[in-house]
Amino acid sequence: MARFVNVAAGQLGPIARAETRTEVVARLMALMRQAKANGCDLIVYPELALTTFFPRWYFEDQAEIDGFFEREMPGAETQALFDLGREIGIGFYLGYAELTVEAGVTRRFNTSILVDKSGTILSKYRKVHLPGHAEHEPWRTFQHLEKRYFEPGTGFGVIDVFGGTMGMAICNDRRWSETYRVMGLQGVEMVLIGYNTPVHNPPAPEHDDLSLFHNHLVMQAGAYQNGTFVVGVAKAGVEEGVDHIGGSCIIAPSGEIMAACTTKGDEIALARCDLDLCNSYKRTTFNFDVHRQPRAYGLIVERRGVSIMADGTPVRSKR
Ligand code: ING
Repeated sequence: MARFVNVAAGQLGPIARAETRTEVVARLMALMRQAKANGCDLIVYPELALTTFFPRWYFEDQAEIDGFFEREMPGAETQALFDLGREIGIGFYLGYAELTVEAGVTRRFNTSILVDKSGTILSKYRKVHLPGHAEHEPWRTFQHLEKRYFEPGTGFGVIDVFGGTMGMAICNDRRWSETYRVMGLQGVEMVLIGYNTPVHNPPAPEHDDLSLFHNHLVMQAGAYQNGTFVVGVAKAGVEEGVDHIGGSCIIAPSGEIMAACTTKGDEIALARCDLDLCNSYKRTTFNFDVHRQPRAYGLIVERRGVSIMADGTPVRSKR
């Protein structure tokens, strides 16, 4: 018996700093209508899909930074997206900058939500792996200040919706195998991932030509090694002078790319995903219960990293 989820990768082209939430939401709604017209149950939008990727700049003024954050979701400008989803019957994953006051403390996260066909937020995820740096580094052609502007999230969950077990991650999370395995150990069948990835990585320019390859490599590996679909969706193109990769795609549990965007603008890619195909891997090659050896994996949780001393000897941190 097949369990189909028809999914759209809702790729966005650049969002200008001056673009209003209302203008961006109109773009999201246009993609949503296209996805529904093509029979989709779900559309996946990028990371930080409501604004330009502001961590590329160093700001002193917290009020200026907070202008990029949402204090409520849905809010005045985003309600229309929720209303459209409910009206036409399609769910969505949306990435945005979340500002929340908890016990009198203001907290800021790089967040995604999963909204069902009734416009209800079923799950919220806060980005665990924040890349980049926390202080202004003027040597860089552009900054990557996620460690300054956001707090890290604490875990990867799954939610049963759209007839299967869905999970969420955000951008840099997709580069870490732990992201997929933690959800794989919860039976995930489709991992939804929005991203904003500059072509150029200032600390490692030698990687630039490989940025699209690395993008697909990590998501295809994550899919295959955990018997899950993966949907990766870009904010693409030259945004405020910084070129971002496209490469939005929908990947099967086999690791094969089923569908992909071919532009760097607003574009949907579509796939008819039979979630039962996950079992071909979860019940054989990646039957975790039968094959995994957790007693051999202790270092993965006990140790953060391996630092090398000046004389070249590794120091094994205990943190
Ligand atoms: N962006 C990038 C990403 O992980 C990056 C940061 C780029 C890290 C290239 C390493 C190499 O795709 C976000 N937003 O995480």
